[in-house]
Amino acid sequence: MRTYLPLFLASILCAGTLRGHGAAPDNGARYLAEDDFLADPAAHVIDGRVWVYTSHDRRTEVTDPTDGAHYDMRDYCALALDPRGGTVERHDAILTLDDVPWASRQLWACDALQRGDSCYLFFPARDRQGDFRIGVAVSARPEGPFAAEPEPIAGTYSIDPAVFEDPSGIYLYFGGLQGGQLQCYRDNVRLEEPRFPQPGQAALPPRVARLSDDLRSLTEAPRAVEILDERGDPLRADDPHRFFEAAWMHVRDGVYYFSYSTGGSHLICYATGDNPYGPFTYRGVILTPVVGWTTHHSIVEYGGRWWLFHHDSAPSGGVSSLRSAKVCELHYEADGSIRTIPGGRP
Ligand code: FUB
Repeated sequence: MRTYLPLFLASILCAGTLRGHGAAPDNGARYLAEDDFLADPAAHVIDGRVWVYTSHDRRTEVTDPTDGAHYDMRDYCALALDPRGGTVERHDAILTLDDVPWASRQLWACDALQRGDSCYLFFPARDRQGDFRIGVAVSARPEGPFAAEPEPIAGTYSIDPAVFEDPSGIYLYFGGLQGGQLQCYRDNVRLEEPRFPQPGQAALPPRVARLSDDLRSLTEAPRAVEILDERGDPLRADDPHRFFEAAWMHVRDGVYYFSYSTGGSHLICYATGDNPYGPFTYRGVILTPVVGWTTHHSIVEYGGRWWLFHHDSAPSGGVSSLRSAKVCELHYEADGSIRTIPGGRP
């Protein structure tokens, strides 16, 4: 376990200027680790503290970006912190590639949930055939270490699991295009060849399925998460606001907010609905482009305020596969819409 009080103090003192080791224009955000590269932060309140689960970027011999191979991560980290300030308590290697019997490479964005006396970490990785699947690992403590189940969750595919609980159940969202392989599936069946929709056709939707009580299996076949425009039509494949990856769900005042990354247009967008399955109606942009190719986020309420955890590549000087997690406050307008946050890309 490591703590990062100097990081928080430095970033508070630097408010309004460039921050971190690189030159990120300011959006009021604070970086969470000063001497390392942590990405894809997934934040939850567990036992009264904010716990953030991150993937762990590293310099690697893999430089070919085909299918995202250069995102070549081998372990996860957990951070405990107060988003308003103070120390960051860090726990390393809470789950490593070597701990996962079915996985061959690429521990991409994870998420976690506490239930009863256990904490569950949901994570994607490529299996021995090179297909992304989603696994679950269990620990008695939020900081791990986590023990992986011997096989991935049956019926899962693609990447970016996000787990969400409400009184009706616990739901697993997932999916990601291109390197995330969502284009390789239709109706939960693997295609012979990947197939992207044509411009003008409906975009490929993310997926959601309810989890079993023990959180180790799905209770149903994954369903499409529909994201509709104001006319009730699905967002199209050539719409810069369509889903790409990084699903997240949160609820505020009975409204279900489904948010996600748009990939090549580099936005975090959101859509709202009245239940976990949707459909969701597109509402707007949460975060404009950050430095770096990927953008990935989570949203959590803590201390009576709302927080956006995200990442950028400013501290690495713009290296897309070396990202740094950060947090800033998120604000709602009176009508429940989310105020857009500048991501800081010059
Ligand atoms: O970190 C690897 C991948 O990059 C994640 O799974 C995506 O969401 C993107 O952030």
